Amino acid sequence: MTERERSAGRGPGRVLVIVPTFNEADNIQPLIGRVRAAVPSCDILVADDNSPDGTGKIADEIADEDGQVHVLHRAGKEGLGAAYVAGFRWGLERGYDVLVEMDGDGSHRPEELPRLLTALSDADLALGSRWVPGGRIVNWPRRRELISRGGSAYSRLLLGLPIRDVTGGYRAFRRHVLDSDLLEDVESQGYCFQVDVLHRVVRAGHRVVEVPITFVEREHGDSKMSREIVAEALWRVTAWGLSARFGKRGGTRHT
Ligand SMILES: Nc1nc2c(ncn2[C@@H]2O[C@H](COP(=O)(O)OP(=O)(O)O)[C@@H](O)[C@H]2O)c(=O)[nH]1
Ligand SMILES: [Mg+2]
Repeated sequence: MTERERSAGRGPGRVLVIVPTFNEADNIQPLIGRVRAAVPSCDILVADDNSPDGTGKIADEIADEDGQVHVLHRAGKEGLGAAYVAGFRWGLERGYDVLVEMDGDGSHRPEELPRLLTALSDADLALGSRWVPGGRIVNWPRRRELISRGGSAYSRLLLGLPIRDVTGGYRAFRRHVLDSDLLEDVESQGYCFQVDVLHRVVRAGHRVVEVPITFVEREHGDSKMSREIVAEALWRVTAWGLSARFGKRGGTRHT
């Protein structure tokens, strides 16, 4: 019997929502409030990279008042991937059953979290998806939409992933997916991290379901997306695709 079959029909268990932040001072408080209202039983971990705008301090103040909110202070900006790996480890050590990835700018609507958690009753990973029927984007510049759609299509083709939204970062994982060597040698820093993790999850044979979401562009603060982040994703995905095709690594692992 698989882990998924064992837990089918049961509730999701203890849920930890991990929110990586870098300069989200105007966003973090309302976001935490919305998460707590949407799924009152879940805990929240803010993984802050020492944001100069004081996001970490605001999160600390909320955590002082609310025992279900925690803050992981990191020394400096090391990218989304490193913040998530640290956040996952924190949650696994404390025995959470489900670990959720959610952006700190409100783009991933906490009100949709119950649907993601429900989808886990028949999946190991529930992936919030913009590019399946019912998925939507609101206020996203055309340029960003093209990069995202293009990046998803390229990764899907090159890596053979049966997923429409490969770069999406609104995800709920059952702990057994991450509680293995899956995270061991993840080096991807930027949003390529999302493609990297998904690729590993699919290769490990876990069941992934896409749940349509409405992605709403941030109203406050700035995007951290950069040319370097797109470039990293492009070269890593190309390298993985080629090495899988020509068998250099036997197609089973990548760095
Ligand atoms: N801890 C941490 N969080 C980050 C870093 N880069 C981005 N984030 C967070 O990751 C989430 C998504 O980033 P965002 O800039 O909104 O990306 P976009 O939605 O693709 O434009 C936000 O909560 C950011 O604050 C980083 O280097 N470290
Ligand atoms: Mg954003």
